[in-house]
Amino acid sequence: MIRTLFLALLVLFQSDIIMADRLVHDLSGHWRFRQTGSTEWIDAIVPGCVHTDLFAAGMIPDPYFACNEDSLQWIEDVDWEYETIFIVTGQMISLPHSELIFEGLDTYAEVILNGKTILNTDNMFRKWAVDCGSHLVEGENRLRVLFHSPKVAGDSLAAGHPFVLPGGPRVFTRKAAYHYGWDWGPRFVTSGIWKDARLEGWGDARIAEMAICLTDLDSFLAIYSADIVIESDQVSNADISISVDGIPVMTKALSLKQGENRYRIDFGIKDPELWYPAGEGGQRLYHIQSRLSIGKDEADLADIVTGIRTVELVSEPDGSGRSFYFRVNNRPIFMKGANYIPTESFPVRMLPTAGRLGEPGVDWSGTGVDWRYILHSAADAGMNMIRVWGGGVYENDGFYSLCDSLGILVWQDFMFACAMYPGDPDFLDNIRKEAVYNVKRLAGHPCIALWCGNNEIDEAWHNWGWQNGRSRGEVDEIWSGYESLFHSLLPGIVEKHSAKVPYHSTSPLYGRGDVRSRTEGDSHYWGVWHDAEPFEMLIERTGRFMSEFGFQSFPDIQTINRFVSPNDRHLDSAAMKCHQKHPRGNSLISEYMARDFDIPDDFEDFVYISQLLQARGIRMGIEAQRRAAPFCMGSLYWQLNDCWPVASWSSIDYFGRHKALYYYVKRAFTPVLVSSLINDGTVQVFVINDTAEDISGQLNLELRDFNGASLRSWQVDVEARCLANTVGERSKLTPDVSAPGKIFFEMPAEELLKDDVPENCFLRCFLECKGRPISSSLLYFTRPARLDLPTPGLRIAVAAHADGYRLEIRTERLAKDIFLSFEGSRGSFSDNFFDLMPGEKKVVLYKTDEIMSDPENRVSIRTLSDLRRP
Ligand code: BMA
Repeated sequence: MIRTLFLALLVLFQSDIIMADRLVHDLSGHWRFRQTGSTEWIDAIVPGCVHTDLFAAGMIPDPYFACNEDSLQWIEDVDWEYETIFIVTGQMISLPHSELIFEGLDTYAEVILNGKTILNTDNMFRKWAVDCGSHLVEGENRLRVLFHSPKVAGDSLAAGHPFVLPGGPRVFTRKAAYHYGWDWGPRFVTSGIWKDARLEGWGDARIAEMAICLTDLDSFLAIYSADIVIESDQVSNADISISVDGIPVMTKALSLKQGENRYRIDFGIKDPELWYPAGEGGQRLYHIQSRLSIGKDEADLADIVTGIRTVELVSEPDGSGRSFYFRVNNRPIFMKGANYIPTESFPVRMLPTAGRLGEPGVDWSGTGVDWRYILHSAADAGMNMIRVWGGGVYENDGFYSLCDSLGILVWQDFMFACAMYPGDPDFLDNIRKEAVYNVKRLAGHPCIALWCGNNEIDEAWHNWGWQNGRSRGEVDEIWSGYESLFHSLLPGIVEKHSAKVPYHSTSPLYGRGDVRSRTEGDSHYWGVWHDAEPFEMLIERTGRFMSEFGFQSFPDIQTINRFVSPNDRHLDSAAMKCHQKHPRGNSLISEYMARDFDIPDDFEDFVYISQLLQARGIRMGIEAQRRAAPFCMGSLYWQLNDCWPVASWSSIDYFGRHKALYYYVKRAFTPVLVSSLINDGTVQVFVINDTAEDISGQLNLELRDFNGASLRSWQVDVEARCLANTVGERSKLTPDVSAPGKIFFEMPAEELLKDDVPENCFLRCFLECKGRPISSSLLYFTRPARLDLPTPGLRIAVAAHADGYRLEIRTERLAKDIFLSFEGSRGSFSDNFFDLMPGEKKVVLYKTDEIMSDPENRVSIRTLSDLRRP
């Protein structure tokens, strides 16, 4: 009975799709699985993994709840077996070729078709395709995939190695490094068919590969080379034609030989419209299609969607070190963004197909948001670049397509992080295949701005004591493996297959112990956080391109409530500690908090203040880096998102709730930024202009007290040069921010305040151009703990609105750090964690699918002054 149902489901979910002369049979959907040796089969979903399938079957508790992670470690030690039975039609059998294709197998898999082993795999980052025609039968076919424990395999490879490599046994396994645990992530070393699987049949000829490369570009013509591989069974005449947006641009007659035929075919796009990163112009995309015809028959099609742009990483000596900036379509661009990690601990849920998990009966408490939400959030915050960090995964095609459409450039790391890797020929060959596959797969995406060899390996090797206690021979061997991989193999592959995208061997170029990190290359600045340095150090240590800097906070209380029981809502509970992966995380947060805020006793207040603290520190860094342009040309904070609910450096929590940092970042990334600070007792106000044109306007400054009285005001005319016009203008660049054209107001704080007290006033600065407000900032004269905040006198009105709710908030006196939330609801606010000035009103939109009967009762509003009330 169970077997009949199983087959019925298979037939339902698996049917053949005919494309040109190809027949595709989807093998994703319902499978079954068991621990090797067990007799009990359990339902499984492909794409998927062992942990999510065990959870769906009710066999393990929610891996993200409390400390459940600890009791689930056994899963990585044992082997697992997946099986499906699928029906092959006579039509499929009659085709000359059939291949089993796995877009991703995690990781040590043995694929057995009708009792015959046809494939063994050892790399989750590769696509696997195997010819299977001779093993297929018409009717029922049994496909089994055995997964050997990645832990056992890694340990045994490590045991066979003459010495221990930094990073431990995981370095031998080509699997996402964060699966082994990170300082923001749990350890779930899972196994599974993590991407789509299919059977594909094809006729006498097919386009096996197509890649395109922009070779020349001027305003009249973009010239491309298409590298096309055609496999043919016969010697025959054929035609290949290429169309752009459906319009044929080239047709070529071919004489196919038997076997593989490689062609390089040039074609042009007239009057090319360029693709630009967000904020610089539009994201025009072109659909390129090649069509193979034999006689009158269409034999095969291949498609690529691409955008036309040039991208360079400019690294030139410039009198104060070496520049490090991106030039897109010949225009220097300041990169604003963040570091991206996978949106899930379990790789399957990163895929668009992950929705299948949400089937009836599967109550997954960890229903996080996927990468689409994260990328849209990034775009809404004004980001033009994200760094896909090297301890995660190469993301799926849809991820990069969305970056293409949103104008978000991608700094793409190869998947190597914080470890030294083996350098033997077999390992390097595996990497070569992984890199060729992924570089070619992403080559058409205009969003790809950089391939970077690894995360923090060069820095670690030279500064983290990894060479200590090793013999000369060992040191040389490890470093020579590093050089083969990151200085030779990977740059060669990028050069050959990536359409002129630059390569950078490691991030950061120099560790922060090396003075060159301040004047050359990209920098990770972790003195703030790891060494407990004051946030102000982010102002002092502005390098040429800040590719990492960050500070932790707790996720929203509603997110915390999903992973702890009510009694565990305090910092010292075991459950909370299991969701803080940095050994000194909580004490560092408290240490920093004590410097700027009163440490609240109440847990919810502590969570709220932790977010304000993080936002305050990171904004200081971002604004300083923008002020230091063009010496500094990039600001990518650590980290954009989370892979599970946890205390971390993220700006968006696992459930998609935007932390205070997210809104502060959005303000700090605005194209024209008014940035104000007190530097050594002097109030300074800057205008930074990242738009395409110089702007002129008026800067209005007003000193007010917290009750609303206007104390003094100033007006200054502003001519703010656009950044692109200032790059390369001076031969010697320094992080010195007093360069003309940036700083528009300076006055000693004492003179500005006169008799008014710093605890009671703020300076509001806003820039007007042609009578229109463009950007503004608020400056306080002392740390938040010392502010003499009044009871604000807030009123809030909530009304239904197109995509959710409209909130109108008014205040009588200053309302500092307003935090809005809807109890038990998932959605996002157009703005949050903002200050509302005395007597002002603000409208905020809350986007949600939920219809609330009593929205007024579910909205809550918290401000910094609430903490002081008895
Ligand atoms: C950076 C990252 C991660 C880490 C983070 C916080 O260096 O590359 O390895 O999670 O620091 O410690």
